[in-house]
Amino acid sequence: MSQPKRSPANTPKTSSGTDKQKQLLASTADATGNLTTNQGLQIPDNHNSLKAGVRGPTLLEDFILREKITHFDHERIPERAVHARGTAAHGYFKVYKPMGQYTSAGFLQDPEAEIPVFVRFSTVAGSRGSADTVRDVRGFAVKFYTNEGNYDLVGNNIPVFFIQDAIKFPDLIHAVKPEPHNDMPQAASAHDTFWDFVSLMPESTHMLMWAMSDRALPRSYRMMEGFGVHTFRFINARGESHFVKFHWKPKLGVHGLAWDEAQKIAGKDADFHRRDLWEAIDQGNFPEWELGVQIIEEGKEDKLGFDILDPTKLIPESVVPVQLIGKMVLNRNPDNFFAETEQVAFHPGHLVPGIDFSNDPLLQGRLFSYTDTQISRLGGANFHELPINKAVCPFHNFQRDGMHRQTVNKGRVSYEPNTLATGAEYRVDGGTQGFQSYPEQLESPKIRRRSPSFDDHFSHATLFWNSQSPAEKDHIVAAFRFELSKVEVAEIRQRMVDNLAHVDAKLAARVAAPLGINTPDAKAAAGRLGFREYRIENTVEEDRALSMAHPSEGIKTRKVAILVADGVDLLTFKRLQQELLDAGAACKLIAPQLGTVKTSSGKQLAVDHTFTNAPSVMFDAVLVPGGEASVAALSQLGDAVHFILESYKHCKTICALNEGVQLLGTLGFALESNGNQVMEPTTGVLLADARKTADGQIAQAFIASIAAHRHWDRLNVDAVPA
Ligand code: HDE
Repeated sequence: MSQPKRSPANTPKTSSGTDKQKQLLASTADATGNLTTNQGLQIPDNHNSLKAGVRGPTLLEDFILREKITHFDHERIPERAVHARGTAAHGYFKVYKPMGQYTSAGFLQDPEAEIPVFVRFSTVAGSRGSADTVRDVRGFAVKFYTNEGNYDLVGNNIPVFFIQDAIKFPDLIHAVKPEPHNDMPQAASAHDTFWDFVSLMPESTHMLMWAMSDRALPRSYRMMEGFGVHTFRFINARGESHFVKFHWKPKLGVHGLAWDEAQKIAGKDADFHRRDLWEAIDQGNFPEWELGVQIIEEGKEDKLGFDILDPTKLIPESVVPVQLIGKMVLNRNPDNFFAETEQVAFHPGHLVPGIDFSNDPLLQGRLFSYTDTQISRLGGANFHELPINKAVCPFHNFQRDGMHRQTVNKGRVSYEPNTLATGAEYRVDGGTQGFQSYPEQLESPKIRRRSPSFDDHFSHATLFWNSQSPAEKDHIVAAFRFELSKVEVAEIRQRMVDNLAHVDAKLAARVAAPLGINTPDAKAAAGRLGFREYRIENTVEEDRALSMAHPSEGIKTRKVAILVADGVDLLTFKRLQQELLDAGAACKLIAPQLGTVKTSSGKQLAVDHTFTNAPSVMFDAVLVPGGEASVAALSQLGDAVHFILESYKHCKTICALNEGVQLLGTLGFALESNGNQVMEPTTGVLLADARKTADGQIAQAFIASIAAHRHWDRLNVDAVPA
């Protein structure tokens, strides 16, 4: 058995996004041909089992029935212990320029090479059938199928984590999952056990700030950042190491949902994020992210003021800028959810030469967990042979047999060293090629203790808080209040706000106000939990990149609802609709019934949705065209008025033209009779008389307003009963 030798010199550096697709095709089957059993026997009748007479009992002999039912009985596999609910897509990654100065990783050298990737997004706490839009961290796991082996970057959409040491992970997950006695609540952290645990673990405070922010309510997987979280190493061909933090930056910007909206979507369309990704790819709107790295020279990490091995800390981008080094495009939906999305097995220990770990104690524990969990989830040690997990480069070793083994290994030799397998050379270049662990010098006692450099639990939580816009701060306060109001035991609520007093006294006081507890007391928290009141000095007071309050570059794939009924004035919105479409938005006509509506000039317009099947929470913006009869009909329809009120409450852009403005009457807005400009009586509410105002002017204002995403600082939102 001969082994093709791979070294940087002879490793083909170019690979194509279609390589993986070709490999997968070999295992892909179409549902064509006559029905057969799994043994290939043709089945003449798939409707009736074999019986002793047409009204008699079914015969045990019916092996066709037995095979079918038996297979069905075993169709389910255990869901992932965490990140059970997810969705995935294929695509490719391309580096912008050779990264040889920092890393020898082959897939980061050739700007011409398209590296196939498979990316799975997920929520963490909920089970497989739970809703997409719950408040939770999102998983962002990328498998690069490189010519040097699979590289998995298994990250989240939040750059820090709840705990510092892997040994606390089972406790954290037991606390957040549904409570064990009654299995409630599903996919939610708003319950006693979660807050009991985290209020006793001050190291979780920074991550809690993120989890209570809009980061935990993404508008779309396509509008989410990704982070490697831990510090990793890049190793170059000279064996030099640099520390590295990984970032994914979405081209569509980073945006969130309103909490009330997220809860409603969970009921109206539990598959909201899954559908959003699927439809975008299906329609050719391929989502893109840029891969960013923060590189820290070995030896300079101490200057950051905190320990880079501590996964509850982040490196502010204003301190170490993110260099964008490549682009990932997702351009193909999977053919089969189970075979691909469910069976894909990620592992932070799937590495390629040129990338290595740091000693982050959370990462170190993960290195054990991921292979281990696949063995029970995917039923044995051969999960690497599943088509979605298979490397695109050759792989050889003497691991053999086990459940569901696919490979037919030839020959008598399944050990090394040997002399019986002629021509075999199993060591790559005598140990100097292939993957080399970074030879870090270690001289320390074996010890079960946390490093004192991990003792600061609040300074980065304060940095995050200080970096938020006023509206983002309001959302964080509201989220803490909501979650803690669900906590039945008052001492837990108290303990939590006492901890928050270490982040910011005002934040803690605001959270505590409606919770029926005492004023937050930072000293009590420290005394109770016995933590060292130690804070590092933040090198920056705030960091712009930690806030989501930045408009998008455009409105690509944003969804605009156009509310119509018979008598709608097409002239008021025809050109505007075209400009929205030209800007990449999707426009849908919502009417009281499916079929068509008749315009005021007698034309028929095809309706996309009804008010009942497409509520406002499915859209980013609303347009109410003119047309007396249309507006009169909509004003009588509770669902149409509710559509506007709810859009207002969720801070979405609303544009009303001519008579359409009357539909906003309940909100107290009216058109000025002599107005020839677009009026904006409160942020994101645009009123215009299309007879006097140029279409281009209305379109420009509407598009800019949608690109702002949401108008969080809009007036009187809480007064709107939606
Ligand atoms: Fe995971 N994690 N994790 N995790 N994780 C899993 O592996 C685990 C952690 C992350 O789409 C499991 O195959 C431990 C941090 C993602 O298939 C399991 C610890 C981060 C996914 C597991 C962590 C992650 C997982 C469950 C602490 C962000 C979904 C199923 C030591 C950097 C991957 C599986 C997918 C999945 C263990 C902490 C991200 C049980 C022990 C930190 C995105 O092995």
